[in-house]
Formats: sequence, structure tokens, C-alpha cells
Amino acid sequence: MNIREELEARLNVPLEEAGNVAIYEALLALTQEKAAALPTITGKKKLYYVSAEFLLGKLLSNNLINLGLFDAVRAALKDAGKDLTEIEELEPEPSLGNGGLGRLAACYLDSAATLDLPADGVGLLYHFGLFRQSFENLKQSEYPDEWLEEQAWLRKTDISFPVAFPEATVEAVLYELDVPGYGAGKNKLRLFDLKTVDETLVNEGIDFDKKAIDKNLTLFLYPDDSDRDGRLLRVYQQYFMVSAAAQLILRELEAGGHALTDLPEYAVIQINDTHPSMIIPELIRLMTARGVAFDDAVAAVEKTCAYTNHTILAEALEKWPLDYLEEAVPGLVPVIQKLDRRVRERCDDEEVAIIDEDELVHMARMDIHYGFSVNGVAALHTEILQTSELKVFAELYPGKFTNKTNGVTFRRWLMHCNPELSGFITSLIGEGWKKDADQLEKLLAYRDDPAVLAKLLEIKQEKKLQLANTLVLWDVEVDPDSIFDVQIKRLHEYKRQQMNALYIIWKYLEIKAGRLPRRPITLIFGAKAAPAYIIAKDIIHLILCLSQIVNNDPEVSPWMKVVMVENYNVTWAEQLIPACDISEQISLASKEASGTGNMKLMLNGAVTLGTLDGANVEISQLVGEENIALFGEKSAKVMELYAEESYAPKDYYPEDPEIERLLDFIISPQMMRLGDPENLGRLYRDMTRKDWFMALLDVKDYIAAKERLLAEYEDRTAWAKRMLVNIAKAGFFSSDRAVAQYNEDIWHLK
Ligand code: 26Q
Repeated sequence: MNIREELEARLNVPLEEAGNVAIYEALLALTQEKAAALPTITGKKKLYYVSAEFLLGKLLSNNLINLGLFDAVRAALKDAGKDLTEIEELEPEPSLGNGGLGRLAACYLDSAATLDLPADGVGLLYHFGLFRQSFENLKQSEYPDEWLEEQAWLRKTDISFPVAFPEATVEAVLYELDVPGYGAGKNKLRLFDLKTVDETLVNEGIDFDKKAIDKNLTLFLYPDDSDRDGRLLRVYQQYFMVSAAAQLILRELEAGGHALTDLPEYAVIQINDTHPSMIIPELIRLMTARGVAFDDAVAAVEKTCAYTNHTILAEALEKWPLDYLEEAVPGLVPVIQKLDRRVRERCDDEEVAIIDEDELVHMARMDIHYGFSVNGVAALHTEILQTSELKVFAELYPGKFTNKTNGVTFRRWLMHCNPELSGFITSLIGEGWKKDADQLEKLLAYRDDPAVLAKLLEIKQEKKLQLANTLVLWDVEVDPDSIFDVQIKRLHEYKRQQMNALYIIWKYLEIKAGRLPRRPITLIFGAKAAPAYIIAKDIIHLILCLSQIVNNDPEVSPWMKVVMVENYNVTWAEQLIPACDISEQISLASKEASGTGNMKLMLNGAVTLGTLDGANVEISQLVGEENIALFGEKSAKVMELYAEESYAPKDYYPEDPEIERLLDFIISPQMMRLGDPENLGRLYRDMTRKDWFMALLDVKDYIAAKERLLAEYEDRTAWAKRMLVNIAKAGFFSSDRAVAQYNEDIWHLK
């Protein structure tokens, strides 16, 4: 049976006569059946990638690609006058992640299956996900993201595990979804749900009873933790995840007929940041409860667990007060205390203690002592961990630390989101790059080929037009001939969206003063702010206010538009990334562990405007300084400024009149009339008095670099060459490479 026949057998009508909803359901069923029929990837040892987040994105097209059915399905639908893109819109995007760490987990699942490595993801099934963002009165509001559908990808299993808390023992029910590799077998993503979860617990917006842990553990990802109950809930949630995960892992070990102490021979556990760190004491607890001696349990667990660090921001390194653990997970406390004592016996340095003098439990420290591997996620990041943030640990355990520069799956981030570019690349260099991304370098042979360069520009134009057409549906009009400058990532002060906002103010004033740009520019943002992160929400308010002022000013709007897309998610990213000309990667040097959006954007032919931070450093080395626009202070200097505590915004404001003008605009009468004086005033005070992430340090250099880049855009041939080099050199950032390195150095699966 061909695809059309298979679909029609399900639809019971000719494809032409079927509605999109029916076709979507038929495609879903067909894809699930094909995925289920794939052989499960097996091997002696299996990876369990334990993560609080899996930011999957929509699955239909991605699974069709990996199953090798995408082109046939699209053609069959087209034949019948149907459009796969429209059908895809019916699929809700799973809301199981928040940002880079979660999307990385999804990319790695795709690559592990593609590389035929036995690797399952393990996490939680959040009913309302992170939250759905909506803009009201130029501010972010949060609502439950109701993404779960009756008969979608998830399969309920009959496996469940009890998880004991002091107030009640709850049940963790296992759901699974298939993860087909590209032209390969399949692995699984295994998500636990709270059997007694109660969606009706949610009141206004995303508010709910934080104490009702028998009902709330799988409602939201990262519930508000600005009060004690919220923080305690995080502990409950994390323990629920890792206890179920640990029981699953041991169950599979025993099902294979193996002794508990042989765990490291059959399993490796990758701990994705510290959210799953309690799996270490939980495994030890479970093993000892089943008769294994404590030392033997520790020996087995420390050969099984590996830890990935994704951040050097001190505030994101989890430390739990011991009394929280005593309240929520008392069974783990004696284990953690014993682990701490063993560390203290070996090393009397207070800096490496798991439980510090203030009775705070340092989760990362536990991972480093009791894991066999610690990795950072980009060369610079790992270097900073080893020489600064985690220096004592690197000296204590030389050899434990390695770098694993992040990667992204080219199946989703090129083949799926940019079939035009993907098809063109294939027409030039063949299909080989799809499984061996380094082959993209073959494109370099075309760097002086005018027809190829022209075609690259034409494809970019096509993707910009497609995005412009989508934005129209949201009542935003942008000029596809303008330069698309894109900053898409979680809202955080260190990522410095506020510095981009200062550029907007600068450019607005330039245009008002009659200094017009050569070509209009469209500044596009996508970002969610953590609901309790006040300054982040103020920055969103600032950008939304600026978009009103700029877009509604008849002198300015022909030359500049500012757009912030609502509810930025993977689906948005898939439309924004192929349409981007300039990729904004402007974090304060030393603060962005890696970034992965930077990789996706270069792969789609954007030129990076960035600081030498995270993976930008490696991008710059690969493409050469002529194919990236760098600016700003370097990480060594920034770290020195922090160490000396010598940075002060007062050196720039009101000191420097050019900078003063930009900041004063935030609280100008024009802005205060439009926006909320409380938010704008607070942000102005923060930026002029604290500026913890040094936006004022780099802002002038940033504006100058951006202006240079905009001017360079006018030499279209030279720009197309830069695009080509960026695409050609992106192969290194394939998650296939990253996962292969994890396997080679850490997992040793095959
Ligand atoms: C910690 C404590 C309390 C509440 C929340 C958290 C928390 C939640 C999420 C801490 C960190 C995260 C997520 C971090 C994250 O996504 N990091 C990003 O990981 C990417 C993949 O490695 C990198 O590319 C990014 O540079 C990094 O910011």
C-alpha cells in the first residue's frame, strides 16, 4: 500500500474529501504505528538521560522525517490539494520544557536513536507545562498550557511505582512515547505522572495550592518558588521524578537477571543539571533497602552517574536547606549525611563539602563527588568551570572533567524547518550531510559561485516572506525586504535583551533626528520570563512599550519595526530561525554556558552578532572573524571586574551623555504615559544603579558593531558568502557529533 492508500484506509473517504482534522488523526495513527513497528534499540548497557525538561516540539513532521515518510506524505497530500503545514498546525506542542537545557535533551534523544545507541529519556509529564504566555496591557500574563490531547503520542503503561513522602505515599504512573531515529530503530521517552494529579487544583492563571502534593506534583514545570512552600514543592517534585526513575532503572536491571551491584555494567545515568541529582542518594537508599551494603551501593552508583553542568550563575546552582530535605524527603537525609561525611574524611576543605556550615546541601557538589564524569557544554564554559567556578573539584578529580560542546539535531533545525535550504544543499552536495554533518563543508567549494550565492539569498527571502505572512495573522506587519534581526531565548538579565532595547532607543532617536538607515530593519524578540522574575518581566514590558512607540510613529515605522512574538516556543523558533539575517548572541561574556540557538541560526545562514561567550567562541573559530560580528569585553576581563567588584554603572550613567540619553528615554513622559511607571521606573533604577550584567559596559561597542553589520548587509554578494561559510561550518554543531562524543568518553554504550 502506498501512503495515500494507507491514509484512505483509515479515513474511509478519498483524501480529497477528508477534512484536516481527520487527516491529522489518520497521520498520527499511521506515524505511531510505523514508529511502534521499529525495532527497539538494544545493547548490553543503556543510557538513562534523566531531565526535568524535554522540550520536544511538535512530533508529527519530525517523526515522519525520521521514518523516511515525510516527502511521500507531503506529496500525497499535495496531490489531493492538502497542505501538510496546515495539518501540522492542529498538533499542540508538548509543553515539557523551558529553554536550552530541555531542547538539548530532545536533540540528544533524536541523535542517540539515530546513532543506534540504547538511550531512554526519563522525566515528568507536566499537565500544564511551563506556562502559556500572553501579553496584556504590554505585560506578560501566564496561563496553564493545556497541551495534552486524548490520543496523541503518549502511551500509558501498566507500570507504576510508589513514592513515599512523610504525609502520603503517592503513585508514579509511567507513560511512554517512541523516539524513532533517522533511518534507525527507536528508543523511548519515559514520563511519570502523578496518579492522583488534580487539574482542578489550578485557580486563577497558574496559581494553585502548593501544599497539596498528592495532587499537584505533575501540574507545572518550575512552579513559582519565591516562597518556602514553592521551594519545598520543587524538592517534592524532584524527588518524585528521581525516585520513580531509580525504581525503573533497578527494575530493568533485575529483569535482566543482574545483581544490583552490577548496575554500572548495564546502565549509565546522565544527570541533566542538578534537578535530578537526588537520584544518587535515592539509588543508594533503594539498594541498601534491598540488602546491599552501603559501601557497595556507593561504589556501584558512583560508577553509574554522570553530571552535566549547564550554568555558572551562582543563583542557578541548587542548594537546598537541610531542613527542607528533612521535611520533604527524610529518607534521603541520612544517606546524604553519610555521603558528606565520607567526603569530609577524604578532604577537609569546607568548599567541597556537600552539606555546608549553614546546613545547605549543594547538589552539584554531590554530583561531582559521586559521579564519574562532569562535563561543561562549550569549550569556554568547561574552561571556566575547571579554572574558576569548580577549580578545587577539578584539582581533586583531575580526569573527571571533560568538555562536550552542545549540538542540535539538523533533522529538525534544517531539514524540517527549512526544506528549501535543505533541498538546495542536497542538490549541491548530495544526501550525505544528513547523516554526516561534516559534509556540509563541501559547500565551501561554491563560495565564489554567483548562482549559488544568489540562490541562498533567494531562499532567505522566501523564508522571510513566509514569516511575514505568519506575523500578519498576529496583526503585525513587517517588511520582508528589511533586515531581520532576531533575539530568541529565555528572558534573563545576563542574556541582555535590555541592551538590545537600548539599541532600539538609539536607533529610534537617530531616525527621529533624520538620520535614516540605508534599509529598514525589523527587530524580532521571542522570550518568556519566569513568572516570579520581576526584572525580566520589566524588560518584556520595556520591549513591548518600545514596539508600540516605534511601530506607531509614522516617521519611524517605515524604517524600523519591533516585534515580540507571543508565547515563544519551539514552533515559533522553527519559523523565526530560517528567516533570520542577524542572530543576536549578546550575553555578558562568561555567563552563557553555551547557547544552542546560536548554532541553529548559523546553520540557517544567519550571521552572528555576538560576544565571545559560550559556543560563540567556537563559532568564531570555525567561521573566522570575517564571518561573525564580535564586540564587547572578553570573559577574562569580565571575571576580573566581578572579582575586583570594580564595575559600577555610575561610570557610564550619567557620566556618558550618549548613554544617559538612552536610559532617560525609559522614563521619558512618552514612555511613562504609555507604559506602567512602576515597571519602567524599577527597570531604569536597576539599569542605572545595579546593572549586574554590565549592559552599559558593552552598549556603545554593541551599537557600533550592529551598525557596521547593517551597513555590510548592503554588499549582498559578500553577505551571501558569509551565509554560505556559516552553513558550511555548522557541521560541528550537529548533536550527532555531540552524542558520539558523550558515548566515546562517558557512556561507552557500543
Ligand atoms: C534552578 C533553581 C531554582 C529554579 C530553577 C532553576 C533552574 C531551572 C532551569 C536552573 C536552570 C534551568 C535551565 C538552564 C538552562 O536551560 N541552561 C542552558 O542550557 C543550555 C544547554 O546546555 C545552554 O546552551 C545555555 O547556555 C544554558 O543557559
